[in-house]
Amino acid sequence: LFSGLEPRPSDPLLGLMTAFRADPRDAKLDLGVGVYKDEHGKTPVMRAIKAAETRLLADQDSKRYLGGDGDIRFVELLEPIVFGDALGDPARRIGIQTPGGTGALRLGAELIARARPNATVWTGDPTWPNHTPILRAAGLTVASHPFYDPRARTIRFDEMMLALGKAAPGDVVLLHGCCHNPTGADLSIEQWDAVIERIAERDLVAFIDLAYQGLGDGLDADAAGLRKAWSALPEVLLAYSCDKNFGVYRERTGAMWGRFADADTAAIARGNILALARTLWSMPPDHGAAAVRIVLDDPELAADWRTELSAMCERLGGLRQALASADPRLAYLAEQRGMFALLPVDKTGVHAMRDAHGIYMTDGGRINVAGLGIDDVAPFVDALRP
Ligand code: PLP
Ligand code: TYF
Repeated sequence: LFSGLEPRPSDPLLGLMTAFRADPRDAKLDLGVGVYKDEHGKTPVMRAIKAAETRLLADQDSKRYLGGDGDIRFVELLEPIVFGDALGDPARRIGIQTPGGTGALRLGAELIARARPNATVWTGDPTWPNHTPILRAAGLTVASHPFYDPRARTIRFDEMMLALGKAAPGDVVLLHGCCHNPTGADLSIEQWDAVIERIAERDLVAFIDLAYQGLGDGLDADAAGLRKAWSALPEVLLAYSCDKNFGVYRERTGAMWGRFADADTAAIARGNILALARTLWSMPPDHGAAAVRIVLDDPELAADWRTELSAMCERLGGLRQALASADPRLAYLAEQRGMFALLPVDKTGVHAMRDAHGIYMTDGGRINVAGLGIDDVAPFVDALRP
């Protein structure tokens, strides 16, 4: 049976992690996989999460099943953070805990495929490399629209709008909520308005992937586009990840929300969502969501989480400023947000930096800005010069 399997390429990012670990040099820099790192290159458990985990260990008296929704209180406590004033009619909204943002993306994709098997999902070029395989795994057709011009270092907004103008009614548009992966280029609020208008007039559905809330311009600003879409459009799906902004990556913590045209549709969608989740993972893993719930349910822990997240956000902003001032060719980094940036190096340049300086980034020239310490900026920029 299994001799019929075809070889599949491994995830280049995970390969990069392994290569970095195997590199014996002391002076090496891992700018590969997207995990936040502090000034010392560490990814510590956030203070509030650590405190919550301590409580959880002491107080948890059962590990009985919670049910397909997962931790309902976790979802409820996230809602004001994610949606702010745009939360809207609860009868038209479904929220469910998922295994990470990835689980939410897959669940949303499966729901779309159930509702409209021949829907096309439009993704930007470029986008997170896992988007297309996740959508295709649900049986959906994926098309791409222009998004970013790596030479001009700007969003190809007019071309994007033109492409969306050709999408068929019922097609889906996958948008990054903030901190675009891999480019760092986010839509301005005016551009969000125009995209939302286009989605409405073409009768499309917005599917928003918000995986870095709080790591761009702050919790509210990073959700501004999502909130506009949520208020303005009859139907929106949101795939949300807590893995970066709560630093719980391996705990696979996330949620999916849907907003539906009316309460009846929402109720039927809810049954479908739970049925799909049952076939995908039955019930989501508890630990990460329980820790996030404890943090958000406690005003002191919640405040401390916000403080620590702000500091992470400021560190990223500071690194972007430092890179931008160190080299005019990197000035654009100050205008972009989040952990990721595409640098003006080709594959040969990327490999040369790896060989000569132990600097690891993806072949496409994407760096995780958080992999740098502030003192790494000058030598990094020197190494980048051809
Ligand atoms: N969406 C984007 C754009 C991402 O970069 C990531 C990163 O991992 C995810 C979704 C998935 O997040 P999670 O690790 O919670 O599955
Ligand atoms: O793009 C990144 O680096 C993050 C982390 O298969 C990641 O989104 C990378 C690869 C992967 C899952 C998550």
